[in-house]
Amino acid sequence: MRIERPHPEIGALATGVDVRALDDGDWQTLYRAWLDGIVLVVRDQTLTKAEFLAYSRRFGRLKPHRVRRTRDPEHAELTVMGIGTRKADGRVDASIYNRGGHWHTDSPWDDEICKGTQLYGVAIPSSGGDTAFASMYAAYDALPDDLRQRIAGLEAEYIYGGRKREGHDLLEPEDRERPPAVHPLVRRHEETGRLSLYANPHHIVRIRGLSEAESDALVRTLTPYMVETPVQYRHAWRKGDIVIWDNRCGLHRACGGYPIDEARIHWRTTIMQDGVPQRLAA
Ligand SMILES: O=C(O)CCC(=O)C(=O)O
Ligand SMILES: [Fe+2]
Repeated sequence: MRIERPHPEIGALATGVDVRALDDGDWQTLYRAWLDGIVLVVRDQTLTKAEFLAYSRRFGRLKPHRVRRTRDPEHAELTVMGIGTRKADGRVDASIYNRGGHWHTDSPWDDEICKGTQLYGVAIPSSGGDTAFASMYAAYDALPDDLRQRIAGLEAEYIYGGRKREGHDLLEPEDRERPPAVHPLVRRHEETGRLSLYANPHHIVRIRGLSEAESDALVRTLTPYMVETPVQYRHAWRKGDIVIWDNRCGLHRACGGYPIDEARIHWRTTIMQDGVPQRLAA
């Protein structure tokens, strides 16, 4: 197995390994590369759904995604992304074609912490369709002291699609009116112990204790630190890639721009944070 780091602070690319037959040493190396790189790519895999689920479970407990209609009918924990980019009348279905097209973390609208998300590239278009990732450790580190002091201890509320409820048509009616989930704006990573900015411009409703206008202004102030950080990795997909990202310390965005009539299909798993936080030794 070889691991390359395209940037010292984000991204790790593993080759020469079959995730169906990992020994303990390679597993530890991959897991550590994921924590260090925020995003881990494993190239050249050939997996069944059951094998992808088994590999995903090594990272933690899987949770079926709140969007029910894109769950695999036989495996609720597996979401199939990218089916149905055109509606029956031939028009583009933006909620499928552009799914994940805003900078965001996954599942901040869930009370539970979403540790990671893993995608497996099943069908990849001939151009476009990249996924971009940004380090929220770097975003936090770049904040001026006064801004850091201002956000210390603040918490924000999140619902699916934020105040505009974007993408709500993907949800079943009974899932549309759930109460917001609350998470701190600055979070300490359960495993690395590092602080990161967690403000999620897409799904945020408001910062608690501030008026709507003050909250919006603070999110506007924080957003450039998150989305303009130079600590980014942009993944150009190949069929057979597995990409896992850490939602505790990174944002991501589907870049779109691929030919609408070419398939872009991924299998997806959502991995949750469980148990007593366990710090890795430095
Ligand atoms: O399709 C992509 O590139 C990313 C989609 C996304 O945001 C997700 O699966 O959480
Ligand atoms: Fe996402």
